[in-house]
Amino acid sequence: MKTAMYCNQCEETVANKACTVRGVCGKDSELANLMDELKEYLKVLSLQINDDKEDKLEEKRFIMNSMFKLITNANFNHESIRKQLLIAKSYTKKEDVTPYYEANEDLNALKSLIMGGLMGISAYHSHAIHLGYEDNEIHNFLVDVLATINDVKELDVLLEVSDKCGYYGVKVMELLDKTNTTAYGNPEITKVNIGVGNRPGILVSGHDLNDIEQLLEQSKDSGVDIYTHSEMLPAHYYPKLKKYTHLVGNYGNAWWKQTSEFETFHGPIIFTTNCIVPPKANASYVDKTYATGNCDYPGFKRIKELAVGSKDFSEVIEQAKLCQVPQEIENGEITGGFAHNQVLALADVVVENIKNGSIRKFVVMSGCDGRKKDRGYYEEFARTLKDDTIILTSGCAKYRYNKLQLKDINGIPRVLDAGQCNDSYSWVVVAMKLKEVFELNDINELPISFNIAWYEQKAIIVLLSLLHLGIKDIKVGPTLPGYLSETTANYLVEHYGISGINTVTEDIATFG
Ligand code: SF4
Ligand code: SF3
Repeated sequence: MKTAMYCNQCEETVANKACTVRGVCGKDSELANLMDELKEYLKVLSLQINDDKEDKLEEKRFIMNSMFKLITNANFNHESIRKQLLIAKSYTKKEDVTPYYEANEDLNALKSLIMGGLMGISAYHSHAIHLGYEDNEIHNFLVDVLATINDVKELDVLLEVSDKCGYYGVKVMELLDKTNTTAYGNPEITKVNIGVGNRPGILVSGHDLNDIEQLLEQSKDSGVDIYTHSEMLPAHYYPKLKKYTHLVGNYGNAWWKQTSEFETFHGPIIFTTNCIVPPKANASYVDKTYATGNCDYPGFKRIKELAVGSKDFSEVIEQAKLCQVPQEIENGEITGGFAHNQVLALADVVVENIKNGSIRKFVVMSGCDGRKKDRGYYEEFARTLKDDTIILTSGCAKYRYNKLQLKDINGIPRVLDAGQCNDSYSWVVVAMKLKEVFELNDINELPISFNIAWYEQKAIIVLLSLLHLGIKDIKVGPTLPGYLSETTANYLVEHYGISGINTVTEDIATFG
């Protein structure tokens, strides 16, 4: 049966099957179909340049940025996607393409997983490029897979490609880690204020650290304060960003609470990437909301670009000066900044606490938060874990438990936040170090378990990266991706020990 749209790329998809009338995220069928068309053009263009792609940097950047625009909650602007389609048509000299649907459910499952992984890779690569680090091998991998994926009919081949996605996932997270730490220094333990100051503010959401740096520099003498929102919280952990005294705090929680929290913020809001939630019809903040980079929403203003990578935030700063001071919705502090360099600096203390039995276990709870009720599991799980267990987190999943005030273990906080979802890379570095210190043969022998929450495609590339590194028995929730077929789900269970979540009591019993 032909449906108005067909999208099942995120965790929120209707009945864990597909959005067929309108997306739960707010994407309408017209936009979903434009996005499907763009996806197809990217494959055609990739095929066209694949044999001779070495110096096709312009096309490769176009493909990467387009893939980023397709991520859940990044771009809701029909015009923005239409513009990409026009460019794709001019590159390919094709007036139309037929969106491709894979009829075989097992092939479709793996192709969907791979496409999700490629979107995640594209997002992270795009952030690294914004700070001047580009990897042609990552570009080439993207083009190579897009060029060939429709024609692959063997599950074995797709399993190899999804493993390669994991390889490039590690590579791109490593690149972004290098990019961010070279530009802004290594994250360090930082207490972040969650209350408000007494000056008007600008709230910055999304993942792009270069955007917030440019804003901080341009607003430093303006009398306006800068606040982070959701995935921008880790900006506070970087020495070269935290030196700005008008970077005063983090306002609100994970992305899905924005429609109420943006109302009380009063000042302008800037989206540097996902996750955007469509504002309610009576929202008061739309005319003060800006988007930049690959994210967009109809009615939001754009940040002016002066040259590639250089942005002009003067309009938003001037608008902020006229706004009321933010309304306090919380107060106190949260602590973060436990990326690999900081944790390894504390390695002796951590190892000592493992050896004397004070720390018995680590649970990596990285990934995404989401608005479904069953996400309450993660808060309860964090609360219920025994006192000798440390939670290692990254991504917006942390908002379910980073304000719980769990007791320290000999001065070590029980929730260690490394940063954004891409900073899951830090936990890989830390795990490798512990494996070396304890002279183990296999990373799975460490007292580390993985309970990953996913929502969108960046969590998928994190997951594929962990699988590529050989990490076993990962729990993925709150549900497994809806596009997985029985055969592919069974394969993941048998080969990697992946499982969905159960009740908190059952899972705590499994994790020990
Ligand atoms: Fe549905 Fe998610 Fe697709 Fe939005 S991105 S249409 S919520 S599956
Ligand atoms: Fe969150 Fe969107 Fe995924 Fe970077 S902001 S993790 S959901």
